[in-house]
Amino acid sequence: QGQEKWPKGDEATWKAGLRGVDSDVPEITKNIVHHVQTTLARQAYNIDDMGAYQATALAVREDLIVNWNETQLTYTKKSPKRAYYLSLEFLMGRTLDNALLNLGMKDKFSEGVNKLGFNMEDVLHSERDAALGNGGLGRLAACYVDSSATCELPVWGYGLRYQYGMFQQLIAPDGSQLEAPDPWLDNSNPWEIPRLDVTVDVRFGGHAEKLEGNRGIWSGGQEVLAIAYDCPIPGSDTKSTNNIRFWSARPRRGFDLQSFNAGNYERAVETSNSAANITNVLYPNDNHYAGKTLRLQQQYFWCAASLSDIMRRFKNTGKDISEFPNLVAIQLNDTHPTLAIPELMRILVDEEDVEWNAAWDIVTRTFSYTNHTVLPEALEKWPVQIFEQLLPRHLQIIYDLNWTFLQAVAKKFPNDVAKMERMSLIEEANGRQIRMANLAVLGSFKVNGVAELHSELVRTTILKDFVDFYGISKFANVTNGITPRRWLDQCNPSLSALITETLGSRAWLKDLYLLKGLLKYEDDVAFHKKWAASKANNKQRLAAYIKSTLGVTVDPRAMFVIQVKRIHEYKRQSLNILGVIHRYLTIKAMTPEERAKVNPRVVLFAGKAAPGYWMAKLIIRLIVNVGKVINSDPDVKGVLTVLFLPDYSVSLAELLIPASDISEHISTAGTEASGTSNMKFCLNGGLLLGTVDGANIEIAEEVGEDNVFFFGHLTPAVEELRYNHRYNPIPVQEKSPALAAVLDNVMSGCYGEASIWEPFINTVRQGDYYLISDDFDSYLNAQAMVDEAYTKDPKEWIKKSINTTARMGKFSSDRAIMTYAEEIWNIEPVKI
Ligand code: GL4
Repeated sequence: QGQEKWPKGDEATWKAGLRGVDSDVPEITKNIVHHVQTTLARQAYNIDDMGAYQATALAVREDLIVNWNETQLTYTKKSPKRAYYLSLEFLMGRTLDNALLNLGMKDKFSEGVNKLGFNMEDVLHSERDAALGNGGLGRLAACYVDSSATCELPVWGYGLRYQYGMFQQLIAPDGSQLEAPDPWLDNSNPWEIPRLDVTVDVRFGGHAEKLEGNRGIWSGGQEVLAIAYDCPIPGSDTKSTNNIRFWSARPRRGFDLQSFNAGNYERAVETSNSAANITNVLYPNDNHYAGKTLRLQQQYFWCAASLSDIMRRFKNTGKDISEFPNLVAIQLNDTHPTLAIPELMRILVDEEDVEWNAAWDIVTRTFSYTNHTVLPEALEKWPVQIFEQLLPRHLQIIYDLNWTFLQAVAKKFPNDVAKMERMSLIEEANGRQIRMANLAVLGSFKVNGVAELHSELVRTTILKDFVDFYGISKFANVTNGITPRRWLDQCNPSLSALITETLGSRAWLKDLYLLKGLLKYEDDVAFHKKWAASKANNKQRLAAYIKSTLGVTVDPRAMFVIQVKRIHEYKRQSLNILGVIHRYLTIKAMTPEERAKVNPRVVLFAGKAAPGYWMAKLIIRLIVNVGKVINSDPDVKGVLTVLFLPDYSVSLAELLIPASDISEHISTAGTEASGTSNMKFCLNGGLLLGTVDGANIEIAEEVGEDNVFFFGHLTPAVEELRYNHRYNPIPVQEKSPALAAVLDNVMSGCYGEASIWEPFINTVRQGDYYLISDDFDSYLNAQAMVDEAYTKDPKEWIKKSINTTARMGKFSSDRAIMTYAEEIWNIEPVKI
């Protein structure tokens, strides 16, 4: 290697940027150099990509803060009704690229960065993901804050500033998932503004006394300090810049004075540790409730800090407390923030002296609740015992609410004891537990699901009793959406440029229905060529990543089939890998001439399993081991490649999604509430292979059923099929000989000892709760249709791809957030 040249880039530009030097170097470059010199205290002579990233981020941050200030000042002056999005998860990913694009400054900054000797791509890739979320629910929150700012809506997010985000996934040599911590704040985070002066005291434990009129006094226990960290969220092509306020826990005092005086230094330090622990780590479960005490502490800490902050801001308007719901809407992102309901009651009744019924009226005109899953294992229920210890006053409030509520239920449905039991806020069976979903419904004026089918299931299954009680109008649907800024413009520059060139402007990024304009070119040969070139380019980009990370060569001319999402039995990565094995066995049984006619496929998996989810981890291990066998078998070389890409993240998604020909969304019907990556793949011109579930259904409605590949049983059939598996089981051999052969193949030991896979194979052979055996043949059939469509008529395939992208307008998160604004929150855009 030759000697590195210092400084990188143009020496004169560096010098002209230094403090005290008068020059006509562009402001941007000067600003970057300024941060290198003063904030980072480094020099042109020792700055690497990471340093260049930090200096660039600090320069961009200044623009964000100027807009942030102007936005917040405008809100304060105009005091419009505001909405607050309470979410325990914000899966942000990287910020720099997104901020540059939203500010419309990417070209200028790229130029400046180049002048200084760096490549913008490398600089952007130096940023570490902010992974404060598990999957779809957390990423949805991130898309929604982007859209709120873009639509100029006065919306703030509230979350927790976890020291450790989503764990890093490693794959061991035997194929098992290993987890490493994600200390994402180690390198300092240029996107946060510490507000060391914005703090809230949050109490835990102690005792609660009841006074007359349902009032109470809560005292004693331990106080923990919540400190605010603000994260500016720029809108696209607007000054409007919103905020997510993340709370961080600190001990109330550096140490517990009493223990200190008693000479017990260790206990004193312990107290401070336990306080700071609250915001230590994101719980890595998706669609699963774990019931850990620390998690309940997180939830209360966050709700109490956020409500206190919201109340303070409301009081600054000088309005009477009865006006609260006219100025404040609070959206509960799943049941995680349900404690905000009894907490607002406590503030109003105990601290603001509002009469109980008047307080309840305020509360129930403030909150609305989004349900994100109907899976029973995800429903939050907190043991009364734990609750009583941490939140004695809130338990009293919940009991008082429940008392009144059950009387009303009894009045409406006399003698229906079973109904009362189901609707009660307290579950009496298996130790007494508080049902957070029931409490969320009780305290909200609107409850919504996240796709049409899901909202219908919410109304007819888990919340049916509540629909009977309140009437249907309290229960709504808001189909999820995704931000086209990150999920097309940012992640797929070649397609974005082609669309802009074709439509003549970038307006489609803020009005996604404009994509319909592409339909004019659905048969245009020249356009087809450019469309295909963009896809090929994205596949090459992904192939290069695979080569550099896994050392595996994949042929970008093969069809890329992608399934990336959390690993969960209901999402059925198992069905996919069993289908892959079937394909492998089929190809192996062919003559070389027959093999030459097979449509070559690269099948890609990625996703994390919750560390405690043993079966999901076993499925990862199976995928990895099947991949090893297939990828080293000369019989299928160039025809079938199977890879598990470790450590799925927002940034990896940005690389994978634009490169798909087909993506799989194959949950058992009725289990996937919506799905949002299905929308991302389709927006990027990848076709969808899926079940009739979640938002797949609405995607098919928009893009046309002949442009998606549907298979499998429908939701109404599921219950009976499950019943039959239990009580009238049919052997797999009879139901699907193809599947039986695959299961036998797995148990033959060719992917590792049979005993390793047996527990998984048994879930399919017996019980088969997720209906693998019922849907297997139909799945293979759909795969055959995919092969036929892809190989038979490439022009037709491109036309399908164009049609898919062109008809995805509905799935912009701008549409979704405007629906929340207009139909639920009753807020309006504010021009900055
Ligand atoms: C989820 C759903 O599983 C997913 O289908 C949906 O798209 C997402 C956002 O609404 O919410 N619910 C939970 S829990 N985790 C999710 O990702």
